[in-house]
Amino acid sequence: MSSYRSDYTWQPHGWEAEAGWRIEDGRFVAIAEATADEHRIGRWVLPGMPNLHSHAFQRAMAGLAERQTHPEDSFWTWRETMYAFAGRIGPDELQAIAAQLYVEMLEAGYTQVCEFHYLHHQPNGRPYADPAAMSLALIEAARETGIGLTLLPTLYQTGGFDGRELSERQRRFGHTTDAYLELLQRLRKLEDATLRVGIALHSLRAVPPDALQAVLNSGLVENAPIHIHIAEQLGEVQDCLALRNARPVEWLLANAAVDARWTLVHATHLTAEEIQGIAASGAVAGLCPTTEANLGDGLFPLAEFLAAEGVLGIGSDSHISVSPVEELRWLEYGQRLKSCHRNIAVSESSSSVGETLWGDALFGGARAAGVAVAAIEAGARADLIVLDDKAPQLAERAATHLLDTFVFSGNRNLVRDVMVAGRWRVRDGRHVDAAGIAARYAAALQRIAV
Ligand code: NGQ
Ligand code: ZN
Repeated sequence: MSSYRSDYTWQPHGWEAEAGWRIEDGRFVAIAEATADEHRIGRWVLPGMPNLHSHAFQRAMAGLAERQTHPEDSFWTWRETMYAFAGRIGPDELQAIAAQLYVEMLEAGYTQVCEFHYLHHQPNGRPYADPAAMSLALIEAARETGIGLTLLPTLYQTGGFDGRELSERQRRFGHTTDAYLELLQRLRKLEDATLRVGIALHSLRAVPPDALQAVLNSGLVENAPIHIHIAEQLGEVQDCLALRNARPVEWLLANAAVDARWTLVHATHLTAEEIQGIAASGAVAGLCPTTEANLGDGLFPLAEFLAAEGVLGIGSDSHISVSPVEELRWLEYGQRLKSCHRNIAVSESSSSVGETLWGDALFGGARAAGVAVAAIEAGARADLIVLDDKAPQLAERAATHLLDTFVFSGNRNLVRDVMVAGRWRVRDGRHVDAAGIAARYAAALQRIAV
């Protein structure tokens, strides 16, 4: 049993002064006023942030899709570059890339990651000798770095709303429904305190209605997180309207019992009714502001969604940035640029944008991950981050402006120490195994160099 205290601890309602807590078997067992015999770990302590959307392999192509290939470059031309890159990655490369990514996530203050995993088979489309090889590579990467993982094996069957076959480059993503459920059952057996297995349906483009119903009725999703990419691009909304006579979110709400188990990733293009529908369902809007900006997706209607009391969380998705601070900053900045106003994301309980966004993303992120994390309270997994109170940016900052300063005041990483499940994984800003993992990453990139 270990006992700790800090000067200030972030609780859902705000900062609590002089809190102390005890940790046993990787969980918080008691939270109370601090006493002198507890070990002081810092001035500002926050719950770790869940990252609700990741395609780990894409970390290694960050920066390789920023040259114009066509005057009308778009999400769809980026996707071709991404497919070509994905074709070079096998289990060893995936583990090396994911481990490096998870080190970067932990150093940035993410303590749980939802891996939306669809790179299942060999590049020629045939399963690996062990059909779970790529899933196991991600699980291994999470274990060696210590980050909590919600693995979301992803169902991917068709190349579009018209039900067309997968293209050559997409073949390695595909499963029959039975093979998919088999993979799921096998991975479920590996669940523990830092591994949760949920499900993902890649998108309405990639999962036909009958397969969607078969998975939802399989008995394997009763309490599990369910993630889906939805309404990210206008082209997708138009195709859905043309073939199903409904918009993607409208169709999903009418055809599936969407509730708090669900995370709708991107959900960028929404009508007023769809905004209300998602908010009322309790589903999490999975927002990935830096990737959505990078891919030219459009802007999520944040003010309207918050007014409807919708639940949101953040993800780093393609990993052109790995920083909860930058995701939250751009979530707010997109709205400011569009509305020509300031301080959009506030709530009844706080007029601070930093507090509102950090608090909302903790709550929604934990819901999306399907794990008791992101809160310093008895029963929750003992994940936390300690900020660097010696950093000049935080000099003379009182609690009132602390989270606004953390989110908006610059690019120096203010995360000093990070604990997951009671174990320190980052000390003085560096992951404890950063050097070895970076060397293995560099070697893997050399093997797949273009
Ligand atoms: C993905 N990524 O699955 O990696 C997708 C692109 C698609 C984002 N949507 C591929 N950001 O949606 O078809
Ligand atoms: Zn995605």
